[in-house]
Amino acid sequence: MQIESITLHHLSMPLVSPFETSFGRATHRDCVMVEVRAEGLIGWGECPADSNPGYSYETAQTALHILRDFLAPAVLATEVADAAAFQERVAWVRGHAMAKSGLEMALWDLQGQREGRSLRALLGGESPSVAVGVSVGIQASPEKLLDTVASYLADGYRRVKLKIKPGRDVAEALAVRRRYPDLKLQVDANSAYTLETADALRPLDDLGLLLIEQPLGEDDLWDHHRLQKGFRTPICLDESVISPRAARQALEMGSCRVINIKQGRVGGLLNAIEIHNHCREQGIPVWCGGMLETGVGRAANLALASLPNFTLPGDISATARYYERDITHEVFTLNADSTITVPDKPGLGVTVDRNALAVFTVTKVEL
Ligand code: OSB
Ligand code: MG
Repeated sequence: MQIESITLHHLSMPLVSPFETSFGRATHRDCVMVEVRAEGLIGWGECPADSNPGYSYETAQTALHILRDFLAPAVLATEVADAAAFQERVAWVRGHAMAKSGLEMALWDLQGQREGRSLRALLGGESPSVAVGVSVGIQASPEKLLDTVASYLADGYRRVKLKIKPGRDVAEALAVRRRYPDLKLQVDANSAYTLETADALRPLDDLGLLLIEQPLGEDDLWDHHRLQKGFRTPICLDESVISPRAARQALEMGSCRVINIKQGRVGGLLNAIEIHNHCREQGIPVWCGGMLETGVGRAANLALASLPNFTLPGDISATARYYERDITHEVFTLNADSTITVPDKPGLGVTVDRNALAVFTVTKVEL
């Protein structure tokens, strides 16, 4: 594909309700939309870097810088065969996985449109719909949490993830477990504990949780190994798995028994598939994480999650769980069996609503 132009759109979108995690409370969610024009087609990608470096060192601002000054110049006015060719060309750029993933996604979208094939087909996905759950932020009290969980269950979600942090963990999980003995339940600490303070999580080991996500630091594979030795519940890594190599080493070290795959965090769909395939060979289940994506990133997550080793429900909820107004014309809804249907039109299979895009745009950079 001959790349003609690239436009970066830094967006800030209001969430339907504030989302609180161990690293902060958000009322808005930022991202950088990457629009690539080639051969009369327009491809879209979503870089999920947020306004602050709470989840990752990347922010929308660092991603704008890396995309504008290094990644876009590597492909503009040149011929790029596919996502793999792009990754080879920018392999020298250290880190900045989310920035890379945004541009890579747009190239996949272009390739799919050009070949008349859906992203699911391009990636080798199988299922036409994928099992999903909902990620519930830290609430004001355990009572409020029970109300919030009840309303998501009424919406039809059959798997619930609770965000936890020190002091807001055991009582919360226990309250939900008592009320819903059979619910598929898991927790996510977003790196808020140390090996020492994680001792407080011991009672969670008796609650029949699907997994405990990222209790310790992102650079702490070894202590996750030590923690996992003392827990029957599978530890799942999110922040720590920044590449296929990190995934392999985490499994070799016994740092986890499950991996959360986010294409943004690992630098794009190619790396996500490599991690998926390695875990499949090792008998390690994976699931698709989320970063409050717009309809563009959600479409990519659904295509990815249709690969066969995504055997646990993903953090891919319906549009209405995140946004009153999204930037795609397509709205994703929850099916009665707590699944979401994977788009089957060429490429990502979604179209961008330019009016909505303009409403949420903070900065636009045309290259
Ligand atoms: O740790 O999984 C996480 C959202 C933003 C950043 C990190 C995380 C999350 C979520 C939400 O848990 C998942 C979703 O998109 O529904
Ligand atoms: Mg997580």
